[in-house]
Amino acid sequence: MLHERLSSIYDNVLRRNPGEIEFHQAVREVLESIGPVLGKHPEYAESKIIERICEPERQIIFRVPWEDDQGEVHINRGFRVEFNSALGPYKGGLRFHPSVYLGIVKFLGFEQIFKNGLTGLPIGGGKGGSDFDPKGRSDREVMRFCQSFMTELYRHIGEYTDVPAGDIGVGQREVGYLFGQYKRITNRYESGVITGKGLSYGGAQVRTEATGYGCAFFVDEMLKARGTSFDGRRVVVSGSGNVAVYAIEKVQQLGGVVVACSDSSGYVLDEKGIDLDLLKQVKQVERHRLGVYAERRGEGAAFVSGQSLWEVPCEVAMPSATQNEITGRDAELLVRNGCVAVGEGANMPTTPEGIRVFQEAGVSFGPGKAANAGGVATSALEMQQNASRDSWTFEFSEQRLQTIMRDIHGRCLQSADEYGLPGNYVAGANIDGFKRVADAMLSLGLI
Ligand code: NDP
Ligand code: 2IT
Repeated sequence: MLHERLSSIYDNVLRRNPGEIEFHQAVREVLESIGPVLGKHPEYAESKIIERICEPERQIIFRVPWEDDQGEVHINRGFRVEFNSALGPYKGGLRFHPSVYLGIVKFLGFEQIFKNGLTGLPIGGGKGGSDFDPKGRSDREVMRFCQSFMTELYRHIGEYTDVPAGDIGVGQREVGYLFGQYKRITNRYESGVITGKGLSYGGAQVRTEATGYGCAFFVDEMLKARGTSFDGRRVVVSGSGNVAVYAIEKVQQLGGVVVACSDSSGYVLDEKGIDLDLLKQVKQVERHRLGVYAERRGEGAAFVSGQSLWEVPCEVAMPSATQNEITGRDAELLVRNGCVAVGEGANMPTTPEGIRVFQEAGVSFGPGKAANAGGVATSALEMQQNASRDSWTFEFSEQRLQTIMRDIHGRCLQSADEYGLPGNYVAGANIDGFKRVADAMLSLGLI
């Protein structure tokens, strides 16, 4: 239920952003959490902080022409939404996926504002991407696309302005091509302009692993708060991309048994536990579909398509593929099968109905803004290393990440407690992230 004033703000968001359903969903979830904050802090409403936060500071949409290996010309659309720079330069990834349109970029950029606030690090919120589909494209085609994309984007970004990174469809390969083109156009080795770089050209240890590892650390904290741990628990992770693979790796190190993961073609059930070396070989090195994993793994592993991954019984679920992948029905099934904790590796993977089901059943539910913040937090550490021309060891960087995730977990619980909603990580994350941004905006005047 929305507070009366918030309800009129929400109606305005619907009217001003027609058809952008994912953006509407992300705004509504935050507005549902911050009602109690407005009671304690009338200055936020007086200064129209919420109305200002819901309107991006700047939205850039551009044409991206490129040529495939056969010489055919393609036209894609590029986006960068610079949402909020109260806490620092706009910071957030780039997504290359055919489903990308303005509403997806705005939902992700909006989430990013609060997530980045919650990390306690000096980064604002932004997001970008394109409807380009990298699947089945050669390295050279991906390079030509990235070069064309950066040929427009470069004029809008910079280490003090806006710092992109990866997201779906954008990994180290793409970041390399993007940084290469930025460097070439500007004639500046400005390492801090993009994060997720390779280690040979200014990248940071643990950035590749950070989102998945961070999510596992966050779930570990939630399990500890319930008086238990990962040890021996059955875990299901959706996706098999960057976030999923490293979530699986850390869960295994913490003693959990990951019995299933997925991609857009289906899921693999592997009762002995996912063979991570094989998964990395199939998905990261060879860029195959997940069915190939099951074929090579042999006995005991099965590939299933056309059914929901969430039918696999587990005690911990870590949705790490895409938005709205756990419906209310999926959540009911998970609860019935004994799931006690959910950590969102992806952004907004659980529908509002799904969240309600989990919370009513007493499942520890860690929303993406908190649980997957390790990725962007480690990006901020990469920026820090670039600014001081330093590079830290893997062990030190991982330790920093673990401390950051522990702090975020603690802050969520503390804010939830403060507003009378003990154990509600969704409210805690939204309230803490919102207050940090709102306070900075108040101090900065009418921006
Ligand atoms: P990747 O591109 O590396 O992997 C994405 C995975 O999700 C793939 O297995 C992909 O399957 C699957 N997937 C993507 N879209 C769909 C879809 N529409 N339906 C079913 N499966 C899908 O991306 P990441 O691992 O980087 O990102 C995963 C999620 O984590 C996203 O929500 C992203 O926003 C979020 N995130 C990422 C961070 C990062 O640092 N990379 C940081 C914080 C959040 P297939 O290959 O078949 O398409
Ligand atoms: O959703 C996210 O937080 C990311 N894709 C990572 C953003 C970043 O700037 O590292």
